[in-house]
Amino acid sequence: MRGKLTQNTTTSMNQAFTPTAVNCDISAENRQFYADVVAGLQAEPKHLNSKYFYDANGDKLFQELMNCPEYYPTNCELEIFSEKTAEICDALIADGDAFDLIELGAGDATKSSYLLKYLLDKKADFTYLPIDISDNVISYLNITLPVTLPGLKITGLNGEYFEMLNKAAAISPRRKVVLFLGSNIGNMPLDGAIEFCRELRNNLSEGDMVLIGMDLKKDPRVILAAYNDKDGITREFNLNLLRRINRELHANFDISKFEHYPTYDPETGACKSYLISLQDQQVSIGNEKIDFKKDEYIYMEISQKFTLMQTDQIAINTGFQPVGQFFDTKKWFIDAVWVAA
Ligand code: AVJ
Repeated sequence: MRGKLTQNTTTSMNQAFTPTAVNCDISAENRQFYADVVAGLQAEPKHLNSKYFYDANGDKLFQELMNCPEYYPTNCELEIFSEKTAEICDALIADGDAFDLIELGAGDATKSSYLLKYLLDKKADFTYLPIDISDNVISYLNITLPVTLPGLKITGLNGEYFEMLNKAAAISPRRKVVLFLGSNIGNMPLDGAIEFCRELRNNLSEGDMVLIGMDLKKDPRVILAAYNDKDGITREFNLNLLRRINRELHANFDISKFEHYPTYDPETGACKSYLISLQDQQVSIGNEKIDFKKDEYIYMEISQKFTLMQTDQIAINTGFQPVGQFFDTKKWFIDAVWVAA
């Protein structure tokens, strides 16, 4: 079902990079983006926030990435969701009361669709509230899911996780079940992830639940390969943020003067990616000028990997009780069920 990359998909990927017309002012919704980018590139060391990867091109590249053989996390979690659908749903249904099923960073909702279909078949009383930073993703889900899953009640929310979680709580007082899949939690450094889970707990009530997907430590070569795929999708995925900055923030990055550099540290479980400047250069972004030294890096993304013990510890330390664990056959990935204590 999840085919390898073909020449065809590579071609359509490249077409996505055709530059689009630049208009002269930074739009209101891009002001924060501009402020974050300039602050990040004026900082020492330089960094960009990986949440900005996901414009329409970035969404498409991430889709391509999920289909490439080296990127195992999606396949592992899909295996869990397709093989353990009933067990997972039974854990989430609990006493059979009505609930809101909220998904943080829903993406294309392929994985959650297994649960949605099963819950609909079981006539469970629930509303699906996908939250995503990409407006592109949310309008897609709002349009397609009611067609592929007749009877589904869906309210897509476009924005930041906690703002939208608050909005979801304002919409209904029902029990909350939060899906946080794909090891998206790994996009925060460990202390940030703990902080995040604490804040998540503070936004929930006792008895609410979380189903959280976390990528586990494994053969370091397997992990590094997943972030250094042979077809260069991950490389394009990182460079795409520079293209997005060029287009939306009136910048002039020369993409050919930056190279993707992925790392994995088996000791800490931190998998990080950088863009390295291939020469001394200056880039302008709006009115700002940013100097790069040859070999200087921009820190782009962390994808933290966890030990099984860490997954329980994070739950316990942040006000949750771990009550269920689901694994793929290789035990490379976990979907854990936590109850707000
Ligand atoms: C969507 C954040 C889980 O970190 O593995 C994939 C994004 N970055 N390849 C990850 C990503 C490079 C992905 N997450």
